[in-house]
Amino acid sequence: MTATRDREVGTARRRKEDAHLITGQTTWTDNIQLPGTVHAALLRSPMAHARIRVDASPARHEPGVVAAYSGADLADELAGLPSAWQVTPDWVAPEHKPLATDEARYVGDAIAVVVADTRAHAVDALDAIEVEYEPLPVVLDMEQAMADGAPLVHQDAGTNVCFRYSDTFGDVDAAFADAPVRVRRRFVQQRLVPCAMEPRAVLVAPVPATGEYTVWSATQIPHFVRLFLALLSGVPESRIRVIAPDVGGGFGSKLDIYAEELLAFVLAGKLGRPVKWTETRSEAFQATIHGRDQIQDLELAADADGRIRGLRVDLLADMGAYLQLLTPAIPLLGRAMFPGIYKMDAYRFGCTGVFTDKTPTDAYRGAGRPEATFAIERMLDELAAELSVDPLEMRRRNWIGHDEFPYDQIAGLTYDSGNYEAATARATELFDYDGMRAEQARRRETQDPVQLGIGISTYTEMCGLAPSRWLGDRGYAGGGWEAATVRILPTGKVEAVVGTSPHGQGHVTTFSQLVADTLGVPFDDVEVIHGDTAAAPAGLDTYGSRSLAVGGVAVWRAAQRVLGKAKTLAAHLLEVSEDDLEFSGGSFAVRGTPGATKSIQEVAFAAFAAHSMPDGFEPTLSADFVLEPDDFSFPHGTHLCAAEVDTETGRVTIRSYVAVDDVGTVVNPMIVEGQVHGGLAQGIAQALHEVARYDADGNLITGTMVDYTPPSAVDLPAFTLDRTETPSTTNPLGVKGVGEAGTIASTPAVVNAVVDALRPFGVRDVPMPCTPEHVWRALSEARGGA
Ligand code: MCN
Repeated sequence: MTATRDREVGTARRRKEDAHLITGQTTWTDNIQLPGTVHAALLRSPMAHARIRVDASPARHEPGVVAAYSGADLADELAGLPSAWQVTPDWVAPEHKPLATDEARYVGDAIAVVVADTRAHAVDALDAIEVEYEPLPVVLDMEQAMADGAPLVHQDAGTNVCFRYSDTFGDVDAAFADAPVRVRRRFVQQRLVPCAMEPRAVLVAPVPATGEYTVWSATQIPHFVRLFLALLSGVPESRIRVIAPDVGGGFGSKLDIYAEELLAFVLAGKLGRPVKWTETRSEAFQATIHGRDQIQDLELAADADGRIRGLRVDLLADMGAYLQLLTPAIPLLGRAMFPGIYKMDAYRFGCTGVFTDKTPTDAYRGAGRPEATFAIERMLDELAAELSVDPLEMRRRNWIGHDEFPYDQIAGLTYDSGNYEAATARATELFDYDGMRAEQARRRETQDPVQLGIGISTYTEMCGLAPSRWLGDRGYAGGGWEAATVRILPTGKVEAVVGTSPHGQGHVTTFSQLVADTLGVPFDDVEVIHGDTAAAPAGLDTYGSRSLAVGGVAVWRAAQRVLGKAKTLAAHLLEVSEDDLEFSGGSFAVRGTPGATKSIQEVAFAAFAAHSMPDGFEPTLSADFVLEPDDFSFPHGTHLCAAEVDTETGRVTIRSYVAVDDVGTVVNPMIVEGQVHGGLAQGIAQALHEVARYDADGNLITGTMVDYTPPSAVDLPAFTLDRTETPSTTNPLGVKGVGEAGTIASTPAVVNAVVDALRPFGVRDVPMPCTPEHVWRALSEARGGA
């Protein structure tokens, strides 16, 4: 039995989701079995760039094969995949067909499809497809791709440049002109592979007689999948139902409309049978989007005491071979975040998007903001080193004071609220900052082969994507609102229908908590319905840490409306004015009249029976709310990392990691902690472990879990977490997002620690991931060796 609680919000409720997840009762898309299903397998290019001639017909004679097509066979039936964010008026957006027709442009580019009675038959029959590959020159490096005479990824485009974007705030030249201190650095954000636990999968069941389709997809965005399938196929939206059943993680990689989704849809219509496709892990490495891949050139100008005057940022961002749904927008989402939590007089941002013969990039946890935060937090450390000032002190000299909020920062955003002093004070206390520095000094003095580095990251990020107008002004085709419906059923149980689509974040639990508090009903009486366009027709899905700050607020607003309706009916039933009623513990009571009460469940039944209602009252207790967010919210925090770096082997060991995050009001502390843990694991993975590497021919040579080396639990330290709570002022719940915060904050904290350990040796940077080899090379170079 669950104890009665005063307030659900703030309570560390165990997740309602977990029982079925940990007892094998999940519904992954691949588990769904429908009679008559046929299975698709894709032939993918083994060459990074080649002219292709594909004859799929021999595969049609293989055992169990129902159909086999080349890209050319389906050219008229398959539309190009969408790219929804036009970042500049003159961007280059080459056509991106689900199956390449005459040229393959990266290893993994799909060139033919086989449909068979079993998956094994489909895969076997791929061998029968005849392909002539005529190799074309390959370009993998962004700077080489921009050079004159470089091979072109898309011949017709005449260039490998997708877009050039720039923005200037304040007088940058003046800020740099006579600045006593200037620090320039180049950082490389390596290419990453998202590695969700569940690979992608899609199952499409058509009803030929009615022209209806049901689509199950391991996606973060069922509503967008429905919209784009409708737009690309011409089938009316109303005939398409998209269900995101249990989805085993996405981290941004399932925020896309993929070739296989459109293919399965078109083939299901063509064959009149359910078509299923499930990705192998190798395909997930090659054909699901990659993340990051930027070269960042930065320059800071500062006064002699380290006060920042200006910042210049120039990015090269690798698009890969094609644009996916949001590809060119991802580096630009960092545009306003490079200034971080710091005050400055001027800022210039430039970014060039470049095509290469590699897997397309797109959103990966944090999407643009981890890159920006990394850069500014590394720069603050470099500035501190230049002036021999403690890096924490350097941050204090430059950050926005707690009494300066709301703060209009240099890149045009208004930071809602924050208290960097408080979060930092708590973090330094938990970390024993002074003690760590003392130990570091001892190790330096005794020339200990294992040096101690201290890394700081005082971050903020924009989340709660996003005000629709802001998106529209920047070339995005869609909006940023979110929808919810709350209804109390005749039995008094509550359904909250939401437009967000969780894939591991625990929305069923946290949204139940919000509704339970608002309506005074038990937590277990609330059901949250999501991820099915038939049950929740309106929604813009889950990404950008928006689900609570936008979707949760919509749920709360809808519940408020239901409460308002219930109050009207309760007053009618109790024959008093609404002003005479007070509501607590799920009951309306007439002030000053003991015993004159109606529980919200009684009112719900009365609203259902509708025997006695005030004039104009609509039967049942149900309400919708579509919330347009006022603005972003800006979580922040201070992360401190102590790293031991073995100067003989290059091995890095995280000894201590403290994260104090401020995500405003917290609905569920345990879920928030889990989100931070997962985020830290991914941020640390970038700092120390992961990189997608290609050979000179464009083969992904880290194409398995063994080669890519994502960290497991044993590779990660125990984290010390705490929070400060500065409510957001942009939503009535005071909440800020947490889904990406840990990832955004942690990468620079770890790399700053590694560089800090090695500074006495003259090391100024260690390229990510800071593997023993990279550390060893950085040390050797600094010592003047090879
Ligand atoms: N929450 C809370 N109090 C707060 C903030 C959040 O209780 N002040 C709760 C929310 O109610 C929700 C969870 O924390 O249950 C995350 O909320 P939010 O920050 O709104 O983020 P979203 O739900 O929109 O999730 C998206 C975010 C992103 S962008 C990525 S990437 C990511 C992430 O979530 N991918 C994930 N976390 C993930 N977690 C899992 N398990 N799997 C992924 O793929």
